[in-house]
Amino acid sequence: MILHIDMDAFFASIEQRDDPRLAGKPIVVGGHSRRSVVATASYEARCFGIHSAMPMFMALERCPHLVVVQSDKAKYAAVSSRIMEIFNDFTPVVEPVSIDEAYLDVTGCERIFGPPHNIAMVIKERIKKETRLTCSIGGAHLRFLAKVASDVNKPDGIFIIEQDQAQEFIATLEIKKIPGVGKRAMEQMEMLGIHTLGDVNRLSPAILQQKFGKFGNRLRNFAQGIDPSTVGADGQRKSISSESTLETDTSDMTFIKQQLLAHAQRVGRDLRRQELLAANVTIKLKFSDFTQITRQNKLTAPICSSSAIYREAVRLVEKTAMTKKIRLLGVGVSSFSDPGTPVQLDIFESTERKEEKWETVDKAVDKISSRFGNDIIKKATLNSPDKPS
Ligand code: TTP
Ligand code: MG
Repeated sequence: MILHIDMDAFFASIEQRDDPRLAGKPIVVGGHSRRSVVATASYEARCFGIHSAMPMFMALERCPHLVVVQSDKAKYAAVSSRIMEIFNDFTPVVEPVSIDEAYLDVTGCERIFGPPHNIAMVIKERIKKETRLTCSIGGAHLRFLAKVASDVNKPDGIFIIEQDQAQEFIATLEIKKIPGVGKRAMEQMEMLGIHTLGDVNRLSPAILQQKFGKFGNRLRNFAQGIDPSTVGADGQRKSISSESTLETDTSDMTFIKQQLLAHAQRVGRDLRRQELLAANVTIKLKFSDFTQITRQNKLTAPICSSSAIYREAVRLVEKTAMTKKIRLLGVGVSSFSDPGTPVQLDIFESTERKEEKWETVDKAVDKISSRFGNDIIKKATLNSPDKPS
């Protein structure tokens, strides 16, 4: 049995918990500038149609008495770690997938904690007792169904799909509720008259493959109650990223590079703090018309230095056609490995000396940042528009 656990209105609930004046009120977490976007909205704010990623000015239009709370990532990360530790008390097979959600494989825990619904109740009680926060839990024998299930009784709910009820649930499951279905695929499905997973069975495998490629195969498997993905037990995040909405839309490459460097430094520091190497670098760009793209590069040798992340991010941006101004940009890394293994030691040996020097610099920067705060040190490039060092 796989459980998917997702905290309710995570950032907003933490702020409401820590300031009783905010309890029961429509609040959002995000930046104060009108150009900021909503990171998350309390359930009271959601009644006004406010949601994550909505521009702040729009949220304020929908609810003029909305309280905007400045985001405090360090605080949320600390709560997140606490929650992940709690999960580890139930099973060693925990896969955190974002700051507020994780998959747990609880097969074999039933002898200690009882049936899945009981396990979910006990986990909810522990979280509530230790963090004063609520979460929602979904359970199923298939990973994708567990994720769908955690949303069914959100907030503060539990929904378990027993194996013998799965096929019935799948037949009427709306395609838009399935994780990973993009807007374009969704539109194409609608055009073909496909609304539920049950409808997918009506399409021939050839059509599915032709129209939706690999994703078509996955959908077909889901429709037939097949999901081979298991819960990764390494207990590590699968990606680390940093992004921000710019004060004004821009196409100024010097400025864009400065921003990329700041994000690369943040991501690099997180990566090194967790003693990981990453083999994948991603950039995210949102343009002035709110369209968004991500681009990624798979590296031959994994990295952890901020300058290497920066270099890859710049390369990706330079390959992207910039027909519109940029509104938001972000840098992320994924495909982690642990530098402690012999394979990675080989990689270190083959790494250019220059890169190693940067890693030494990065470590010194990390040490100082952790004592004096993130903004104390910036590479010269951040302050001067000269060529990146
Ligand atoms: P979510 O779990 O997607 O949202 P949530 O926990 O706020 O609300 P829900 O009850 O629906 O689960 O994301 C977790 C946190 O991640 C969220 O509190 C804030 C942050 N986040 C962003 O910063 N930007 C985003 O676009 C999203 C979706 C989330
Ligand atoms: Mg959540």
